[in-house]
Amino acid sequence: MKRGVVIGGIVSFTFLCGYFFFLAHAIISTFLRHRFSEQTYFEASHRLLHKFDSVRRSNISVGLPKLSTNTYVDDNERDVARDSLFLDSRENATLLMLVRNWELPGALSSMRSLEDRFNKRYRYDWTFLNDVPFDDEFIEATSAMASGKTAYGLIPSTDWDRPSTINETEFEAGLQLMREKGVLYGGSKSYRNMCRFNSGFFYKQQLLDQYQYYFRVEPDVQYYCDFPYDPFKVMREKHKKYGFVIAMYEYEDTVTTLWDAVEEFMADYPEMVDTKTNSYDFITDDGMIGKDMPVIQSNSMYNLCHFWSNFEIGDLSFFRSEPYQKYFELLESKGGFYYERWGDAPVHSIAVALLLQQDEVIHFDELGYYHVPFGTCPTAYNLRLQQRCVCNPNLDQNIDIKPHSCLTRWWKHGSGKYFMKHA
Ligand SMILES: Nc1nc2c(ncn2[C@@H]2O[C@H](COP(=O)(O)OP(=O)(O)OP(=O)(O)O)[C@@H](O)[C@H]2O)c(=O)[nH]1
Ligand SMILES: [Mg+2]
Repeated sequence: MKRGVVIGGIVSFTFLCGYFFFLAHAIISTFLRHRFSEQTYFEASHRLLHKFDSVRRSNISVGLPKLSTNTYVDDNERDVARDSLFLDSRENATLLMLVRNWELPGALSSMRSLEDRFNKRYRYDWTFLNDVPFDDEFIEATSAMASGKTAYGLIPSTDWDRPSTINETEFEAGLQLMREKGVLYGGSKSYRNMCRFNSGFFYKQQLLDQYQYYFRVEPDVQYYCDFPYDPFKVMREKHKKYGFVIAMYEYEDTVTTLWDAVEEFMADYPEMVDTKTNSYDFITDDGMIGKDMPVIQSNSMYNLCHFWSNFEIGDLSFFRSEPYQKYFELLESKGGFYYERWGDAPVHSIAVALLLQQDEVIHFDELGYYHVPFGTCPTAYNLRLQQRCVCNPNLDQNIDIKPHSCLTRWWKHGSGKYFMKHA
């Protein structure tokens, strides 16, 4: 009996030892495996970290902490010399937003994005325009968000409201027709005021008199990447008068007779339109580009290509020039801003294409941008890393790779990709 108990004890003891050994082995090997994979991840991330040393932002300790950024760099680390270098080298320019009081959240979101990606280092002034007075909340919040000075303008009624020369019956009939056709903003009166204002009056506002360049910003847009340069400086140094990021086709129903007016302008002022140096072909060529036929068929010579004007950087002296004034006056005399729904995008784009030389127009292809429903994102992987982009150029919303983009037509007929001209 005693012997049996002893043997039983030995067996249980052995079993217990085995069990503990198994448990310890499992714990230790799991722990080691974890440490091993941790080590592997660590090494991999360390390798990756340094793989991009050459493109990583070298000025990480230089950022200027301000109200409008979430930088973790603390004040002691400021590189004062570098900051003042940016400030001292600023151009005569302003960021410009036409906006309504109720759009404040969207305005702040766009400002935040542009401040973080560009303006925090330069502190360019912001100019806000409105057809009614800005309220205190709007002024307070946007001033707090801006790194530069802010100014708020009230647009005179003569620059905004429908002129008395517009025939009300014809106007209402045009609205009704577009409503029935389901044209975007086709039934909106205020949208027409906005398009006419942006075509012929924004540059006449007193607050802009002091500036040479403007950068148009809209509520609820996003800038995907750090700006690798000051676009205003690029404009001045390279003698550019108009800069864009997205080009696409316009809805023909909104500009049915716009080209007739443009032809009249060209006939009246042939000396202002130099087809040898301008981008006439960009707005008239409707042939194939590579394998693609144009997705939009137009009933006039105008192929409906335009620069998407919700992003634009321009030289105000171009809009203030006599040729642009004559062009706008002729368009205005036709009433198409109201009887149809001429957009400021095709109006600006046709003027840019006809009145400027190709080399005075720049496509900022390093600047990632989004305005619902389309965006553009730098194609080069290295650029996206270097500029800390948050976009994917292969996604559907990237218009540049869609058939309804006019970018390849710009490459072919505008400035930039000269190799396409022989294609
Ligand atoms: N003050 C003022 N600003 C306006 C008015 N209508 C439009 N805007 C501004 O003009 C710009 C263009 O208007 P949007 O409504 O964005 O027009 P859109 O870009 O063609 O169309 P969305 O797809 O709606 O963005 C924006 O900056 C608007 O805030 C208006 O009646 N008053
Ligand atoms: Mg918009």
